[in-house]
Amino acid sequence: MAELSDVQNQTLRDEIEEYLERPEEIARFIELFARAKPALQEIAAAIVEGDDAAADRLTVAALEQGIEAIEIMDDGLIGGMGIVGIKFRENFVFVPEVLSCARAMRAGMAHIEPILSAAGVEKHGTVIMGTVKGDLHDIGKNLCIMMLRGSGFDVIDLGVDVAEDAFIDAVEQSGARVLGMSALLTTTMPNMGRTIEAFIDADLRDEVQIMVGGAPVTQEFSDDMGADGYGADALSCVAVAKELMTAVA
Ligand code: B12
Repeated sequence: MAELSDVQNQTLRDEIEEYLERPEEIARFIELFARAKPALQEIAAAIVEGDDAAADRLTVAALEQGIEAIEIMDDGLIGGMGIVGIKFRENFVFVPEVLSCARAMRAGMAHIEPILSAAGVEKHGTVIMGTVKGDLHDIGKNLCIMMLRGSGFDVIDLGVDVAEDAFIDAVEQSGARVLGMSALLTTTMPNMGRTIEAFIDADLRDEVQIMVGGAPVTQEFSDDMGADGYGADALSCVAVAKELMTAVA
């Protein structure tokens, strides 16, 4: 098991020491950053500091060093955002700081996205994605979209705060057979179930396979509300989308 001293980056060591309290989270981040390449630790530190210029510059530099785009995304950009998420939860930082960190993450992602998209080979079909009504969180959804596009899916992005009707209209207009909903708030999670109900009421439930995700969403919740698939992260989102695509083929 890695120790805090195995994390080379001073900023990340300080962040872990100062802000992380739960033993399992401390262990998870020490493990992640101790094995992450130093260049990616620097990117994670730039995200935590909300430094978009550094995130931009360091992401370009890491790509130039030949580090894989997906590794930069997972260990650097998402890794850094993970720390920010915990600090927000524990009230160490507030909305403005989180927005700066999200901006820094987007600055890095701007270089990663085209590479992941270009890497896609075989086409798998169209997926509609949106964050449910009342919910403005889109970082995770956008990551999923990036990974889906990178894996050969065409994606229709409905954005955030998407009402039941808008999901239904998108399915009717595009003919897409797979739909993904994201929710980050416990108060908006029920809107996933309401959207599924709306598809039943519109007699369209059999036309579309529905997957759900977002930090508070679980497999159990997904089963309870009658979704067809659940994914815990962007990689599983791709796996679930492929599975659901096969189901409608
Ligand atoms: C960034 C953030 C914000 C930003 C959002 C910026 C943006 N453009 O998205 C801002 C500052 C605007 C914000 C606002 C609010 N937020 Co906020 N936010 C967060 C934070 C820190 C990180 C979320 C995030 O981006 N995570 C990183 C991404 C990569 O992870 P992810 O979203 O989980 O996505 C991954 C998986 O879940 C999965 N996934 C996601 N979607 C989907 C979909 C499918 C189909 C599949 C298969 C998979 C999948 O794959 C993704 C990639 O791996 C979280 C804390 C946290 N740890 O989650 C709080 C958090 C979600 N927010 C919270 C709250 C309370 C709020 C506010 C109500 C705060 C306020 N008082 O105003 C508002 C609500 C605004 C609204 N109406 O939506 C709470 C929710 C608590 C709860 N129990 O509901 C959290 C948990 C923080 C906390 N502990 O208090 N927030």
